[in-house]
Amino acid sequence: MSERTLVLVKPDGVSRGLVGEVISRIERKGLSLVALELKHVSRELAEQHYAEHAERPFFGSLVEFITGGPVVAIVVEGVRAIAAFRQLAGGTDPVEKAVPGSIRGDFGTEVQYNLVHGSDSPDSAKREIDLWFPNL
Ligand code: RTP
Ligand code: MG
Repeated sequence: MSERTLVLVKPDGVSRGLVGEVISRIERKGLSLVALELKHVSRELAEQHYAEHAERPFFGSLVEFITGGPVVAIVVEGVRAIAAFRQLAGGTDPVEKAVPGSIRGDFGTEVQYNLVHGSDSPDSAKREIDLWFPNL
């Protein structure tokens, strides 16, 4: 069954020139791009996007990081797109969890600077797509 997910290439991924690499992996997996935008992220948007982490000790630095440079936001569509992109991304910690062959496993070293975001459930995907692409 086809579904949609929100992917972000985070500021570290954009500044390292990995946008094309991420898009290429999405396309080669067989998923489609529905919407794509280079965005400068406001503090409000960052805080809403990561609201579930508001009480975590890293929340402040996470918001600083996400607002620190442009991100590329992408709505991705396809069969099992939510889980499929999470698999492409790899685990949150690029060294301890993400395996080689995943985006984080191939290109990341630090847990905060882990290059990409992908929605983690159908409810998160709907909430995040509405937040980032209110006109879609
Ligand atoms: P994301 O939401 O960005 O797709 O990442 P995720 O599901 O794999 O990980 P999550 O637990 O939702 O954490 C969100 C983001 O917060 C940063 N983080 N920093 N300093 C730390 O210990 C720490 N832990 C998480 C990462 O950028 C992570 O992707
Ligand atoms: Mg998450």
